[in-house]
Amino acid sequence: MKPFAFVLIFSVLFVSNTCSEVAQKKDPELLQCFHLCRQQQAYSESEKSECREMCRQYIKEKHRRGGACDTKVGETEKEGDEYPYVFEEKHFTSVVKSALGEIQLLQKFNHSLLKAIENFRLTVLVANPRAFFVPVHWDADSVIFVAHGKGTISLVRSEKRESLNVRCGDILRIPSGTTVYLINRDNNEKLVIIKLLQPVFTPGVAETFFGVGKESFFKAFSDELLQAAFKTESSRLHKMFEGSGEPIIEASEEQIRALSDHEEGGIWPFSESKGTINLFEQKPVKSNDYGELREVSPKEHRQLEDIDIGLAFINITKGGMENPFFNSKSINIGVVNKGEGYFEMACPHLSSGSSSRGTPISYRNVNAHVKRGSVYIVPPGHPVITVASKDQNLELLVFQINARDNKRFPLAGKNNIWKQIEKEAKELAFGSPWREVDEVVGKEDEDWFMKGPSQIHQEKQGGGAYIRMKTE
Ligand SMILES: [Cu+2]
Repeated sequence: MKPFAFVLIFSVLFVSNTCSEVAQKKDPELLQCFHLCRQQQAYSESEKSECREMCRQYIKEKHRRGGACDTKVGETEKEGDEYPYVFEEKHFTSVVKSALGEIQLLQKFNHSLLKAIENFRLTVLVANPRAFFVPVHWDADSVIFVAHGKGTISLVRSEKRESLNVRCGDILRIPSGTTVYLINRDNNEKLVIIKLLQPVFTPGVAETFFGVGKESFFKAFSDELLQAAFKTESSRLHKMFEGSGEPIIEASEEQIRALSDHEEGGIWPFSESKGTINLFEQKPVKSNDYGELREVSPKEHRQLEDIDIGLAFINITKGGMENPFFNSKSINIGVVNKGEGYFEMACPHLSSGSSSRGTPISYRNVNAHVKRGSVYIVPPGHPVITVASKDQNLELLVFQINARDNKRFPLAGKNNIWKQIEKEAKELAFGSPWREVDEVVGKEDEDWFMKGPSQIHQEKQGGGAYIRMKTE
């Protein structure tokens, strides 16, 4: 694909952008875009087809964003800097909300670059003290992480119920179809749960089924069948299943005491292995003055085995950074739990050059400032650096999809991959004496976490300590 011609096609589209509600396929812009692709005489047949595919993606994206058609050219381009890997508060919608709590749903991962995770959804549940969330089930498998506070979660199947007292750091796998209810058992602290869902029916769509409530699914049935099923008058049934009509209800202290009368941590539901997994109790995989990394992998924890999701918790000390690295095969979804910072990532997909398009390869710098609630995706193979702000630690929860055989490959720091390369290969590849290469790749001796630019800057101002790092 000739990038310039393509930019031209799209600049025409942006200018003529009109706000249309018609279905994507009938969108006049799609036809116009196809027409422009056809007209490109310099394009080969395969480039024309690639051009049409990009038209489809563009229209899909436009429809997904809804109001995007009002965007001016400049604004769209600016947003493209972080898109499609970064999500902020504005990308969440409230699916349940009351004075007692809220469930926020992140928009779909439906960009063409996120195909591998398009069947995942992310939600954040916030329960105020003593809030009780009524029983529901989902058509999705899920993994939850208790990010803050203390709760009791009950998981119901027809043959048994498991109730677990969970606390900050606990991880729980909830199989699809399990009826779940929960309570914030604390009197003061909020309970915050981050949940990754993998729908089992419609890709990327996780439906919540309320048995009890204003919109109970029983309302969809005919009275005749309901009466036959429960041997009870339908008016009584409707009243009962409507319950209080609210999805979140405040519980009394006695109710909380009774509901949370379980062992701390509890046991894993529906599995033979006993004992809970608390991410914060795992021995750090990496730890030094600049940060700490803990993880729970599907290799060691059978509950996560079939869903093949790992979780990591990264706490980067203020002013520190994680070394540049890439994942061999996992797709990481990072959720900022606390603090602030930023990341930079090299992405061939968003640049004008790419080996798969037959153009000279180049990499786009994808970067964003992230803070509590930000979500960002790091695809496999993509080198990334995450940095904590100079005033606050950056705490990140990372869901690792395809985690089982994943390896992290550090590109700098103590165990970086360059150190494994033979002298001769170094000289050939770098075109300089191997000692010079070794001097550079061996300078930073910290493993995984290291001083970030703000710390180095501070030291520099305080007397040139930058130069002192390891060469002395
Ligand atoms: Cu990319």
